[in-house]
Amino acid sequence: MKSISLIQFLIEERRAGHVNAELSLLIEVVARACKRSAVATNKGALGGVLGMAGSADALSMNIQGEAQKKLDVISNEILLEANAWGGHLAACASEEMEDPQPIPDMYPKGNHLLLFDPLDGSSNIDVNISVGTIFSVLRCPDGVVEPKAVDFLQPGTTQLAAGYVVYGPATVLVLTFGHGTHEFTLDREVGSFVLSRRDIKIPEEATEFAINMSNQRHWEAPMQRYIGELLAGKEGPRGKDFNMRWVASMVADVHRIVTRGGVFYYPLDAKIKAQGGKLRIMYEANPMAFIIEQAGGAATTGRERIMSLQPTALHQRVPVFLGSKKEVEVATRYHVAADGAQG
Ligand code: AFP
Repeated sequence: MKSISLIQFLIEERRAGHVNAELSLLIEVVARACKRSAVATNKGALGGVLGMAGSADALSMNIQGEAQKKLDVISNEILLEANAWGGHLAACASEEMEDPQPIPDMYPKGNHLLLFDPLDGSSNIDVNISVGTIFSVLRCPDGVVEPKAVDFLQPGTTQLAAGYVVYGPATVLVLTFGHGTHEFTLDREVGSFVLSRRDIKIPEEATEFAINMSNQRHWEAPMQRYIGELLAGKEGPRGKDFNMRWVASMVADVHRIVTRGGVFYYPLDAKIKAQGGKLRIMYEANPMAFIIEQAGGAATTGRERIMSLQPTALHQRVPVFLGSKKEVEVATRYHVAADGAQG
C-alpha cells in the first residue's frame, strides 16, 4: 500500500477544497508540536518529566484548581511556542490557562482560534499509561483583532477542525475537518505522521462501555437504571452481555471507540452537579464530539447534542455521552424520558 504522509493528505484536502492554506499550516504546526510532546512523554523518568510541577511546598496549580504535572506544563509550553510565530492564529486558549493567549506583536496574525488540552489524562503519566493532546480550531469572528474569551464561545458545530493525539505504544493522530475522521500513525524513524485509516466508521451497536463506576452512587436515576441494565447482561432487559473498560485518559478511551466501537460516559453526578459536569466543553467535549460524529457516532450530554450547545464560559464543563450511535441514543432516551416524567 502506498504510504501517505500527513503533509500529502493536507495537500489533497486543500485540492478538495476542505481546508485553506492557513488551516493546513495550522494543523502541520500542531502535529509538529505533538511530535515534540510525544518525545518528551516517551523519555519518562530519564527526561525528568514525571511528577508534579512546582515545588513540594508550592505545587503549580492550573485554572481548574488542579495541581499540574510537569508534563502538563511542558506540553502547554510546546504548543504555545510552536503556534505563536506561524501567522495562522489570532489567539489560543488552553485548558491549563485562565485567559486566552494573544499572539505576540512581533509575529504576524491569522484568523483562526486554537483551543487545546495539552496533556489529557495527566494522572496516568507517572504510571506509564497512555495520555494525549486534544485540540479544536475555530474561526476568529470578523473584525476582532485581539480575541477575548467571548470570541471563543462558539458552538461545536462551527469547528473547522478537531483532533487528538494519543501518546501510547504508538503515537497516533486522529483528525477531522468535517469530511470524515482519519487516523495517522507516527513513523518514529522517519519522523512523520502516516495515514493509517481513512474515513473511519464506528459500529452503530456497542458491546463495551467506559465509565468510572466509583461514582455510581452519585449518578442520577436514569443513569443508574441504564448502567444497571448493561450490567444485567444477557439475563437483563438488554438481552446481551456488555464488557467494561476505563482508562481515565479520555484520549485512550475515545481511541478504543474509534477503533472498535463502544461508548464512553462521564455523566452528571451529585458531587459535580454544581460545576455542570467533569469534562470541559471547549477542550474535550466539542472536539471529541466532532471526531465521533464524523465517524458515524453520536455525542450528547445525555439530553442534548453536545455540538449544538452555546458555550457560556471558556472553562465550562458538561456531561459527556459519546460513541456507538444506537447505544448513545438509548442512554440519552432514558434521561430525556425521566425529565419528561418529572414534568
Ligand atoms: P486528568 O487530565 O486530570 O487526568 O483528567 C483526565 C480526564 O479529564 C479525562 O481524560 C478522563 O476521562 C477523566 O478526566 C477521568 O476522570 P476520573 O479520574 O474522575 O475517572
